[in-house]
Amino acid sequence: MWQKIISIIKNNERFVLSSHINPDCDALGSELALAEHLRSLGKSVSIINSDPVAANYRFLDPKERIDQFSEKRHARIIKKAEVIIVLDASGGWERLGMVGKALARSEAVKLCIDHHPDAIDFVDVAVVDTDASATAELIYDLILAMGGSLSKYTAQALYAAIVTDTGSFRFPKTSPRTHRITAELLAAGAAPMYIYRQIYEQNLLEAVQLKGHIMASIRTAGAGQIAYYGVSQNTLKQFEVKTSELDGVASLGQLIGGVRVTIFCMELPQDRVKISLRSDGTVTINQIAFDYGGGGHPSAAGAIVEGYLAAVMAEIVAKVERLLS
Ligand SMILES: [Mn+2]
Repeated sequence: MWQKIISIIKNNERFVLSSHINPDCDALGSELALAEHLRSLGKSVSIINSDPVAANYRFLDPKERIDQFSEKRHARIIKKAEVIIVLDASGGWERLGMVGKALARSEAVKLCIDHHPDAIDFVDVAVVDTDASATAELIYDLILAMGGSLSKYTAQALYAAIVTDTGSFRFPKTSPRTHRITAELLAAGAAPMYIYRQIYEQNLLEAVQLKGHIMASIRTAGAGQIAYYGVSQNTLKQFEVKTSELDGVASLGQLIGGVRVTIFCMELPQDRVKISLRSDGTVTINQIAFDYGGGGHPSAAGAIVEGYLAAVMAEIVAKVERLLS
């Protein structure tokens, strides 16, 4: 499956790698690992994303090789690029945000490597494998198919990508293959405890305390099958916590036995509410998100809804109750 991509890599020198907006750890780890491999072949490589690297993933990139897109800084690099490789995004250039517009206009050969199920035809050559638990599995495969080796740094980037995209090896795409790859990454020097701590255990005290406050407010409905809770702008201010530090709050309700669906509502400025829905996999909840113009997977979805916090929460709880009855 790599033949075309390998021959394009071998026959070109200047590469730009990019991924989706708000790049997650799979996006970043895949970029860093592929870039390192290309550099080992003597290629020149730039990694350009629309959004900055989230604080808890910065340890993967100590040399700060991932750039945030700026028209001024990157126009020339993009113009001179011979190959553009889009990672962990196959739904079109819009998924890439600002940099996507600049890359789409380029005359470079365009490649895509991804595992998402919503692939569209927007590049010259795409490898999309929806059985892969993470794009990083595919990058591992490509590096080995080219006879490359895994440095400790590359192994760490790929391991972090797989750990996060599989929800620590529990999501449905986690396969024997995933674990075989992970075994090789450990052998190449990836350190599970260190990586886990960097990603998940660097929260601010205030954020952990706010989580406690939110947990204390959880209510259930639908005979204990629905957990719901919200957070207001006032509470965020009181705890001095930014919304970006609320990672993981949306799934806290799933900790409760018997809960199939969790609803988390966060008040936004100007009478809007961000709703996040999670399910245990026995209920498909993304239709509710779609109804409000949002999106997501069957068991993890979200949308932004106009209205007041309490009213929106009641509305969503009623919808989920109907869904379960
Ligand atoms: Mn991914």
